[in-house]
Amino acid sequence: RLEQLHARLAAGETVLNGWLHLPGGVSAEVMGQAGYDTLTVDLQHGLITDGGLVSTLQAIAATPAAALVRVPWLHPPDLMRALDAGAAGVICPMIDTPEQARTLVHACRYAPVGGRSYGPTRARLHHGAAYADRANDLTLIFAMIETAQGLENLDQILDTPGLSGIFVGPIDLSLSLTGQATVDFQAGPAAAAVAHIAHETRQRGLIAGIFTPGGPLARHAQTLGYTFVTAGSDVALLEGAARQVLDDLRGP
Ligand code: 3PY
Ligand code: MG
Repeated sequence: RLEQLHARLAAGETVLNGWLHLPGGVSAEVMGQAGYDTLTVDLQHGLITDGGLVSTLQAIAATPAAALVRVPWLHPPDLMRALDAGAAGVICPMIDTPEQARTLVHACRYAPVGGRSYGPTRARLHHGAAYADRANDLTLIFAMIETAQGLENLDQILDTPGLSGIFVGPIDLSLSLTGQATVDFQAGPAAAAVAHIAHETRQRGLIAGIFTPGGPLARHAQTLGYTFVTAGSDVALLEGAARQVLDDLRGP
């Protein structure tokens, strides 16, 4: 799965990612069997705790989807633990400076290019005994651009050797640019920023990723050049479907 995912993204194919906030593993299985290419365990805003990470990754492994982890913050031990637990890649929030981007990459690549400590306990079980030999080439590392400062430093962040791509957090980006936390990046200052980030990222041959709830925003992201496209989270999908059923029966 590691090779396959890397190859698809390197070839510029669209990868549809599902976002996981619910603990317990069953919703991860539901999302994986529904057909998402990848699933991201959100340890920042999700309800899955550190102790629940491995079992959620095991649940994902029972489906065709590949697993990524959004760590809570730029904290090297969390990055290394997510990768040792078998994540194919990591998404790191709030990367605002090139120094932070370098710290991120350093934590996720083995020497001589980085400083990841050796101990791929479950990664070896899941990806095979040769995992560590291939990890530096195949591990996906996404820096989240989601603040005005990150946007301002985009060029230098993109210059970080070893970075796989950018992952846009449109909600925090809007909050930072306008004071309004909205996921809609089709209008306003966030629209120009989101288009600019895709253009610059692809210009360097890196992967452009973004969070969306699916639907028109996911399609719009693809037209802007995003190829790693989150399209829905377990909580939002459940809530949306529940509201639809009730509105249908009771009237909105
Ligand atoms: C954001 O939009 O800020 C995100 O972090 C998406 O998960
Ligand atoms: Mg965010």
